[in-house]
Amino acid sequence: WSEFQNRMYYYGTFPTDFLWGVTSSAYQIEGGWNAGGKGPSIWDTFTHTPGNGIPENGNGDVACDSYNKVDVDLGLIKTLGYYRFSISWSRVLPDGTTAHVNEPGLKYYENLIDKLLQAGIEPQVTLYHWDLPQGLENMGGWQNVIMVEYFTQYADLMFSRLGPKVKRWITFNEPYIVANLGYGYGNFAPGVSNDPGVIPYVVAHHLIKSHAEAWHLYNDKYRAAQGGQISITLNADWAEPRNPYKQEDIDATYRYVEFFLGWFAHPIYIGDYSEIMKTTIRERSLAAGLPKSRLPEFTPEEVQRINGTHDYFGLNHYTTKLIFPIDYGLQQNYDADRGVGAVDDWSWLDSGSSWLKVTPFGIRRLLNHIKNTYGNPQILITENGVSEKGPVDLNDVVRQHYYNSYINEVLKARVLDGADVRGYTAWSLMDNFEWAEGYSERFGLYFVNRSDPKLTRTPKVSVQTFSTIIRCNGFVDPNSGNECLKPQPEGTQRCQSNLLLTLTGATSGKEGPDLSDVNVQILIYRHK
Ligand code: PNW
Repeated sequence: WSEFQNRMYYYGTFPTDFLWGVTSSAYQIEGGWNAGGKGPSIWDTFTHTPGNGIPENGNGDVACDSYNKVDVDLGLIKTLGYYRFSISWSRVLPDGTTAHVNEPGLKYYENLIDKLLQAGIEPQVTLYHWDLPQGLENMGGWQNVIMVEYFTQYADLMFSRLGPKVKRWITFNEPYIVANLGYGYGNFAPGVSNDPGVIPYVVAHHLIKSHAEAWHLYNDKYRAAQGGQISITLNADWAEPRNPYKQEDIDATYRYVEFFLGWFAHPIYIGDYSEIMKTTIRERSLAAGLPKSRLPEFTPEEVQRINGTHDYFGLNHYTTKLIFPIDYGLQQNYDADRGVGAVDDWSWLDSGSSWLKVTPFGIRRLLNHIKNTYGNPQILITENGVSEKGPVDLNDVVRQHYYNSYINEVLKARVLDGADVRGYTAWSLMDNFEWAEGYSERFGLYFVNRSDPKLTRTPKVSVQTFSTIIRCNGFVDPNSGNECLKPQPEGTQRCQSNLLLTLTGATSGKEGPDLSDVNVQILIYRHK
């Protein structure tokens, strides 16, 4: 690095128990879409339906073939911290219900978890990353309140079978995307777009209730014995007023953030939908001659039951927008209710995705917003990353810059601002099926060669960038000559903190001196 580049960063480290990890999701990497007794999911149906506009008719039939490549993938994860992955609901419950448990499907996940643990990699499991069993969609999917029961039964099975080995659970990945893109715009499965003023709100309502029931189930039935953590992962862009001197733009920015992150965070971290959502949607509904608000209501009991169903704040974040107001007249849909337009600044660097501009300052502001709005919760960043499109270049300078600059802003939020960030997860382990964009946008730290039948994985240079940040546990001055800046010999990895937890447990028993406030810090490296 040049001296100029060195001075671009804030130097400092995260707390020693900070969690680092890398992530994927089932439909995007597994393949094996009908293997070993798996039932179809809404993404199988969606991608197999002609005319859905996915580049090159891409689908997840084979994806990265991770269903057959557990051992290969393990090798990739070793220097990248813990592993967040999701379970394909219809692989374990082919029609979505517990009427039939598909043991080979469960075996796949048991084997994956066992191998991760043997390799010293902590598993972090998402129960729902968008691939609803088609059998449940046939009953109306998330539009039908009965999903709350089916989801809870599925969660119960996962906690009982995998819970002894999994200490970190995520109920839903990005309910916003499910509600809006799946059941509003319809560009994601199941492709519902016939009533965008009503259905997304109903779907979100049921997702929130399902999350809360799964959290309570874990809390009441499993927490004491299994001692894990469970929460939800919400996604949000950061937003700034297009003109910071204009009150209209500031108000619009507030609506943007409250309708995005607040839609889900307010009921779970504060209680009930926010006033601005309730008032705006009610007034716009009545103005259009409807008898009542299109936003469903929680009963006071439901408000209570949902509020507080979190063990940390799971956050997916990618980019920032500049916001101004738009009056949609009497149109009845989410966008019209929110009433904003969004633009990018011309100076923001591009990525391979039109919606994603490189805006590192936004993550620090968003973390501060969460700290100040939702009671300073523990925050686990469960996704952050950037895409490329077009010609392949393993020297992925955009991603190297993205991780360095975004994680550096996370460090500032933690150290300088006191946001209680506990961990950071990079999206994504490898290039994979990027939903409606097929394989055209690549978020991976590893390049997956799709023209090679073996789907070979090759590290991009950003693997070094990210593993160096992990080894240094932050950013150390390049002139310091610190060991962590040097690449480690092949086959070396920093162990995860589960070992530390065990040590703490062993010293806090009934006999002997009370060592519970003794803080031991051990850095252990393991060799193959
Ligand atoms: C997240 N958008 O989704 C998901 O959790 C991942 O599965 C996905 O691959 C990743 O981000 C990258 O896109 C998003 O259009 C999908 O604004 C689309 C959008 C945002 C997030």
